[in-house]
Amino acid sequence: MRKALILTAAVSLVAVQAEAHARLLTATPRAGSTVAAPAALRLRFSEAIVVGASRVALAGPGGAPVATGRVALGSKDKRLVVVPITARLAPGVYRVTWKMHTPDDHNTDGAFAFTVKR
Ligand SMILES: [Cu+2]
Repeated sequence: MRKALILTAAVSLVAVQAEAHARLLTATPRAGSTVAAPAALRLRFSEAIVVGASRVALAGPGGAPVATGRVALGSKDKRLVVVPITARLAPGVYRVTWKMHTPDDHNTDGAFAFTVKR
């Protein structure tokens, strides 16, 4: 009986860890904010990210794709994803679409928008 209880507890723990998908905690620019043209996007997640298997796309006013630099991790923080923006962004609404891969082999995705002011 006791052995069965311990086994159940161990199985539950594994299940909880496997469900720890990456959630976007904060972003710069913030979702819904109006900012001066940013030089980079910084996205902080709840889990470590496998950056080579993750994607961030930026679309400008009217939905046109905006070229960005390579998606990278923060220097000491595997939960921080940094995307350099090489072009100077014109005023307008921009949409960030992200798809992150975590070491547990799960993907999560999401999107948010920010506005570059005049
Ligand atoms: Cu997961």
